[in-house]
Amino acid sequence: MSGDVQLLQIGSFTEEFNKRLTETYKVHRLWEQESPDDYLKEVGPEVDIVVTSGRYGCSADIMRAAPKLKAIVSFGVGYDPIDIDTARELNIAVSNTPDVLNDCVADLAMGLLISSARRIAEGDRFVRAGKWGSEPFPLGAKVSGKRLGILGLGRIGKCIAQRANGFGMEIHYHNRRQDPSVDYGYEETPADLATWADFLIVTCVGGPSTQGLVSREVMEALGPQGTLINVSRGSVVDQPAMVELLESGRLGSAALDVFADEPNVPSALLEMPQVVLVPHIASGTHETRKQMQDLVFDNLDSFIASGKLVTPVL
Ligand code: NAP
Ligand code: 8YV
Repeated sequence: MSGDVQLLQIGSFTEEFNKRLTETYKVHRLWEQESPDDYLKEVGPEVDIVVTSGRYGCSADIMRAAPKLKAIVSFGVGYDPIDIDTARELNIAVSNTPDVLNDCVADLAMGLLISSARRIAEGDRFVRAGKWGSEPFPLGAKVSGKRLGILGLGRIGKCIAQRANGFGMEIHYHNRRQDPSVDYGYEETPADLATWADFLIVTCVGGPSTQGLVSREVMEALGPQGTLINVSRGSVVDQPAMVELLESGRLGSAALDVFADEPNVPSALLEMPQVVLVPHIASGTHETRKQMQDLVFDNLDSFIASGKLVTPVL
């Protein structure tokens, strides 16, 4: 890529990440503009690369406003809010940050599962409220040796399975296709998986292809003793149905890192003791976020030097 490369940054990252970007490249900061549309008209023709994340995405309008745009470099592995069809049509390369976050997302998924089964968050609230000694605390459910269903046995799902093996859990999964590289039991449908499982962890991709994949039927199959853990995307779960089933006891419990309309969480969930809620933090450790950041820079440097991305999705 010749001449001074110009970047369009869609949203703010950490202060340190923003600074590293502006110290390394010429960066246009879209999120700081009063009128992003006017700003895009002004700087769009100069933009070579968009920097974004799985939170901010990149719309077709942004791509079309930047006729020189050659690459979209995204922070995060999930790229569902990037309009991939338009990127493909316009011959724009796209990268994400796979693998470096597998451990932390898997750790959090297991943490959510254990927190829910053993009532850790609930117990914490109980102690802080000064109830210990004056009220009984309810028993939890055993984790070790139970049945874990993984919906989306990909990079992260396989790391979760490794951890669950350490807990002596039996593991089954559902992907669109059976994976010949693993010995875990394959279930033909998400409902079959949920029927079999005590705990269902959702780790498939987000976006239109999996919208509502965890349907009312799937959650009913998981049942009153079952636990739904979601570290994928809120869009994968029929959230209104989930709230209703939790309220009526037809779904036992849930532990959620992701929601349909972040950062908004249905108020009914806030009142439910059998639900664990965290604010989309699965990759949120110093170590992993640094590796994700470095991979963004590796992709930028490589694309600028050679026209090739290190971790392309397109
Ligand atoms: P991956 O390696 O691509 O795995 C995705 C898995 O989903 C694959 O096994 C795929 O198998 C399966 N899948 C795709 N469509 C499906 C469908 N319609 N039905 C059933 N299974 C389907 O991706 P990854 O790196 O593990 O990441 C998975 C997702 O986790 C990301 O896309 C992102 O949304 C989410 N994530 C969330 C956080 C967080 O902070 N909470 C952090 C990182 C990632 P087949 O193709 O065979 O169906
Ligand atoms: C990030 C994620 O927090 O990688 C993903 O898909 O959801 C998380 O790791 C997010 O992408 C950054 O906004």
